[in-house]
Amino acid sequence: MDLSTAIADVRFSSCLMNASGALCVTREELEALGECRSGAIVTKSMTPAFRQGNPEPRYYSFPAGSINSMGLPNLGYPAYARIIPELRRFEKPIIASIAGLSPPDFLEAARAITAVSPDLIEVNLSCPNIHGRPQIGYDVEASRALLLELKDIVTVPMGVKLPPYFDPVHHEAAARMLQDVGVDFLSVINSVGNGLVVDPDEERVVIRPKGGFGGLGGTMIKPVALANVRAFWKLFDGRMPIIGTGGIVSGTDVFEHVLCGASAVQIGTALVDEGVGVFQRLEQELSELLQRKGYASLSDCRGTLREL
Ligand code: RRO
Repeated sequence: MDLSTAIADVRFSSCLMNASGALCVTREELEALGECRSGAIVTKSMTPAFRQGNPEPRYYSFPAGSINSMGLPNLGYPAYARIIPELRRFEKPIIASIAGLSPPDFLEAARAITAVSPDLIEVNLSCPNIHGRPQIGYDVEASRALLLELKDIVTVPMGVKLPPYFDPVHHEAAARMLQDVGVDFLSVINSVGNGLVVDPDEERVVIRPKGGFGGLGGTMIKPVALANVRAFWKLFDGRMPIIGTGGIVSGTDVFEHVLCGASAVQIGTALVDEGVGVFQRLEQELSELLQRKGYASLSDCRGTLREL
């Protein structure tokens, strides 16, 4: 089955890849993503300097999904600028995720990483876990100002990783801004920020940072992710490449993202739970599903979700 796709004219042999943050911080993790069956290597969001991240425990997985407050642990962009050229030997697209605690951080990372030419740059506007730093993606004008500055620096296709929006007014405002800026793709959604998971036996929270508040991922967020993929697919009339992320644990989940309009998908919680073998399993499940339904490729069903 042909599971290949393209985002902003970059070809991917498979539409499945890791979500930024999931098993992609260290050189070893990035190489493992190179060796496995994923269609791309996506880096952890990088900041100017190495960050240890938040105190542990900071990740908790349970049947409905996961909660995390990692706090942007990463090697710092100088390390990724050295590693990215070495990852080219895996002959799959490399997506560099950039972040920062302030706009100048993003610009600095963008300058250094553009110089090593990843295939795409994903600007993370939606980390929910840094105390005192709101998610930029919830401030349309701050996002516009940052993205316009980044557009002057970045010379490879540039997309944004968005937080989930919960009201059509917010989808519309974000879409107008992204259209004005001229971003090349969307990655939706980041974790659902500032959820709280309670352990009733212990009568306490399950992760340490921020009093237990953290970003939700996995099965429980799939409907929110699908709604965001669909909303942006419609607002851009199917002309903006969308990478769908959120709640994918089976080939059927991938198919649902594609029906809503996703050109590719990213796997977070299921990758952390299962390891890089998840890509082969999802590939097989998706291929069997498409075959059973008589589709020859992803483009045959992208965005074709029927309404009543
Ligand atoms: O590192 C994190 O805590 C983190 C980031 Br940068 C992000 O974008 N999304 C998330 O769920 N966790």
